Amino acid sequence: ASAKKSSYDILTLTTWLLKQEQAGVIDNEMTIVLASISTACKQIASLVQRAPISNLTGVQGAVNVQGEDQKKLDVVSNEVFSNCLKSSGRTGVIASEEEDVPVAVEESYSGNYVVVFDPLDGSSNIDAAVSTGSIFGIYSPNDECLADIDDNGALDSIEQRCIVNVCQPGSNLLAAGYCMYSSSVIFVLTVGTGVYVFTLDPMYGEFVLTQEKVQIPKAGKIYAFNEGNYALWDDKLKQYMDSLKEPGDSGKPYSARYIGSLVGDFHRTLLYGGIYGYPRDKKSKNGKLRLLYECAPMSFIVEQAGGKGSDGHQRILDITPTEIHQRVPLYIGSVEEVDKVEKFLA
Ligand code: AHM
Ligand code: MG
Repeated sequence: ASAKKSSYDILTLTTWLLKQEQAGVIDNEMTIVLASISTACKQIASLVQRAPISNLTGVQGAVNVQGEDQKKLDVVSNEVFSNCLKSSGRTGVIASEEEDVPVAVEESYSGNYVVVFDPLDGSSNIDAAVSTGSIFGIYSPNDECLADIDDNGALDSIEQRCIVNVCQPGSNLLAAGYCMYSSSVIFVLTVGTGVYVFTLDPMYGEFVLTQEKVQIPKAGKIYAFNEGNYALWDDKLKQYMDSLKEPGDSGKPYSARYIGSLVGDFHRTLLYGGIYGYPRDKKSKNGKLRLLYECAPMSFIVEQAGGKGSDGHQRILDITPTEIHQRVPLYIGSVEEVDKVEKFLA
């Protein structure tokens, strides 16, 4: 549903957050964490827009822990995100795609929430000014793990404590969202009560509510896969892909759309329906995308919109990560489309 009634009736993200707090949906600490994330996203939006002017395109010259070339903007965005979260004073542990291990926030600044994020996803698109995005998820500290530490002292280093705190299944997520840097800057958020879409108004510099309680269509004839990997897929998946190209009774096969930017491909799927997939293949046994800060937050959002996120066999939100940068195959989107690929893979 469109959230706008008249051009003078705007609801900013800040006001929306305060309303959620008043209604007891989120606590004061969560409000502050989400507000600082939205500030980080505004800063990144402006860095991304000005990148070719301020010499921020191209590679940094370093490789991250996952063996990927870091772009200059990957590094800068990670700093922006981390700094905003640390200075919020409400996060205890943060884990990022661009850091080897989760970071404990210095005690004087620290709070409770555990935040996982990919500061700039799809950064291979940056130098061509194509859509990118930031993805995040917020957890409570994992009490069970903390209790273990106290009782038997087995997990005493800060690093280990951070890892157990971060490695929670997506079903524990309290909030998740993404910001898409595209023709508009779009901030999508769920705190477990549906999906809300805010658009950055460049005139005010504020995110303004533009869609509420978004529901993904039950089915949709658009697929987004990197089909360049087709020869590396297993036969069941090839059969599924071939089936999408059959014109069928309607005489019209599925349409292919692929940006190569999860946030952009996901956002289109959320609004138009269809499916996004990043399968496992002969070279990448677990696909490419990371469970913790890519697949789990997106799956929480899609479920909140009435859709489905699967690894092809089981619900993404039921998987407990054992490693921070663990990869998992992802099929996400309209319920009927994800059901269909699961049937082929069974
Ligand atoms: P990144 O985190 O290094 O940017 O990689 C994640 C991105 C996703 O946004 C996108 O869906 C996928 O990688 C595209 O991968 P490919 O180029 O193999 O199609
Ligand atoms: Mg990423």
